[in-house]
Amino acid sequence: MKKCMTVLGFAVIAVLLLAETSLFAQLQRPLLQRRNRVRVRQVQQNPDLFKPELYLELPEWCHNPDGMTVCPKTGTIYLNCPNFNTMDRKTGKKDFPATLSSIDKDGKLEKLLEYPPFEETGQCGPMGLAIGPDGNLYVCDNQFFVSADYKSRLLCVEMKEGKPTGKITTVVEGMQLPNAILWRGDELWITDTCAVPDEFGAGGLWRFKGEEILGRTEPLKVLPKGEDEHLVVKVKVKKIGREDNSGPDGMTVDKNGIIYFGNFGDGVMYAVTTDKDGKVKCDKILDDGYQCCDGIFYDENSDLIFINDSQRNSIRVLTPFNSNRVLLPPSPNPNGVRCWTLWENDDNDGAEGLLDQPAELVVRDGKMIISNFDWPFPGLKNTKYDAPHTMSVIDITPLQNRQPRPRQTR
Ligand SMILES: [Ca+2]
Ligand SMILES: [Ca+2]
Ligand SMILES: [Ca+2]
Repeated sequence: MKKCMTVLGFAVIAVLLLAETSLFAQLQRPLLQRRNRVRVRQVQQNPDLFKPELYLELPEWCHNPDGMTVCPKTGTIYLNCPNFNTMDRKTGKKDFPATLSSIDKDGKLEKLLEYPPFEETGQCGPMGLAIGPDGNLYVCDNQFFVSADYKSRLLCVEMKEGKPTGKITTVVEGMQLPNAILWRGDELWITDTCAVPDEFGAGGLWRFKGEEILGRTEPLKVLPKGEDEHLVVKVKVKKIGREDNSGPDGMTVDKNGIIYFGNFGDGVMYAVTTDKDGKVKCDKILDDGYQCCDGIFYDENSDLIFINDSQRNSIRVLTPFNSNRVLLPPSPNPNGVRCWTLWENDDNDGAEGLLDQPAELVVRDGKMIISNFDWPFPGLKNTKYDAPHTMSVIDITPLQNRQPRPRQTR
């Protein structure tokens, strides 16, 4: 009898523990999961919920839109157009020089400047750009497509009251394919798609201290071939699918200061963190078979990262690293992230607003604004460069968290 009571006691404790665990799990299951279920149901009921629409038809002098950044004060978008489509790869000569433009809140496009060609290569290839702590624009000038000899630069475009003054300074020299750029506090980070020579493909991340960059009048010359200490992350690229050896491309930073980047050639995503001494740790967080990552963007309102999959004419959604969120449909990943496709379309010219090799995006007022690069590489869905030259928009307000309600005072 006594033995029977003991067994019963254990059983009761086990049931209580189980119940508690289940209750705990339920409490832990965030409101977001239920909200995401609603989102999934919304998409099931309306497959066109996140269908892109035409945002802008661009003039020919802006036929190759790429990097964007949003001014947090005014909401103005700054847009770089390297205009590679009409470039002679030997001389760097282009029918249309590279431009910097602004897009105001009403969607009005204005050309702010034409970038002067770099005298050593005959062209300027502005891609990623970011507003620095000094209010100036820092621009990746990608020279790789005319010279694979570490000619690429970081430029500083001096700004005053939202417009360039006309002064452009070279701040860093000696990169290979600088692509995306961001400031995290007083640190400047840049992805370099081909920084390191390798049998197939390898690139990395540059990190500079603000004091090395801000106010600089003479360029900082970095060592080539991955030998410079500012190249703090190095990753390889897998030879798969379309056999593109391009490494780190898009990059963004979340509200916790975690930096994310992804490879153009194999689509693998990484998260970068630094400890209190500044030591860098790079974790591979996603390698799910999709094979392309161009520009990426973290939207704080939805607490989600959006990926331009140039290969598939697609936008993918990634949850932040170490997040407890559970997104549906579930695609369990040991690194605690989930990734799913927001939209994908076939090859087209972009006239209706469908994606035509999406390269970069920003989110402004609940609207995802996407630049369609439309400069095809082998293996992409986009087969040809074609007019019209377009930017697309997707309303992502269904994904964004409700703003916290102000507490009522009694
Ligand atoms: Ca890019
Ligand atoms: Ca097009
Ligand atoms: Ca096209």
